[in-house]
Amino acid sequence: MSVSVVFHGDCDGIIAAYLYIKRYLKDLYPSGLAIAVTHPWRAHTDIKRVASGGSELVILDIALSDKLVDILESVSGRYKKVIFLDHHATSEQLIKKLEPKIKVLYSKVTSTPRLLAQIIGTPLNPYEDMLVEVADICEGKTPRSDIDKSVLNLVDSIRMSIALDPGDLGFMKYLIDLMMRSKYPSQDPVVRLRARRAKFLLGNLLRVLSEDSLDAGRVKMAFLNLSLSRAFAGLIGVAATELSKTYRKSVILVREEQDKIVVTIRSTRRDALNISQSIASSLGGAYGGHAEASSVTIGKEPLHKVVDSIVKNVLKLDVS
Ligand SMILES: [Mn+2]
Repeated sequence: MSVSVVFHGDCDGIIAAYLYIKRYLKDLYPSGLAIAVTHPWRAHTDIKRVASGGSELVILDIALSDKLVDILESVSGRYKKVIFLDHHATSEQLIKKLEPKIKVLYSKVTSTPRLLAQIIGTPLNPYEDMLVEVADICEGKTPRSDIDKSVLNLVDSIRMSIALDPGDLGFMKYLIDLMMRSKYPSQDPVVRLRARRAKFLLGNLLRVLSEDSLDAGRVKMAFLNLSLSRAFAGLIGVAATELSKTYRKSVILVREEQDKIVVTIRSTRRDALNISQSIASSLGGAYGGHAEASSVTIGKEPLHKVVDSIVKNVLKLDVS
């Protein structure tokens, strides 16, 4: 297979994959395409693994990191064409590091599908247009008050069904296939079952998080140990967004993973990047994302040490 499409396994990432394939690679779909799903924190490893070479490599909706820049440079020689499309604020400063061989399509718009809509020369059809709107809402845009209920159902079912297991490539392909056939995923039984399961888990996770959290003025902080963070894996970002909306605060969610600590930040007050930056500068680690949603990845440390340090050095609270 000579054309590979690698995309972020979230709501706007999968819609970007659909729209890109539909508009530029339709003749090759499905059997002539290698489709892979990834996440920003492991994109460099995944791309290294899947990039066996061919005519074209397309990367959609993945925030750039120094590691990813290095990997893209090292694999770009294996392809005739490498295309990088993204909307994350933190990618902007790294784009100039991508060698001229990599075609960069970047704009700080709400979602990657919105960027695609601007690039595609011809007008979108109503179905495509609706999915671009869905992607924008998934990425934090406030829906218009007169919005069609079916659009909100799509937001909910796509976001939740993916969150149940964001690494499940088989399901991602299933969703892309529904979109390629202009179906409503919100009406599909497989998608609905997954969304329902995810919602049940999300309810439990929100309960765990709100019972055991720390309030510091405009910030709410919560934490998950390794076993909890495994149990709720894909739902953590969604939960942080929900908490931030419910309490109208910026949310800092610290979780332990096998070999690292990940801090997820959500903010309706648009200070997620500032918080990430100060966490990364006080604790070390890489951060990425945008003003409403971002994350920091820190090396393996005891969870309580990281939490203490954020409380003291970032929130500047005196807890004695
Ligand atoms: Mn995304």
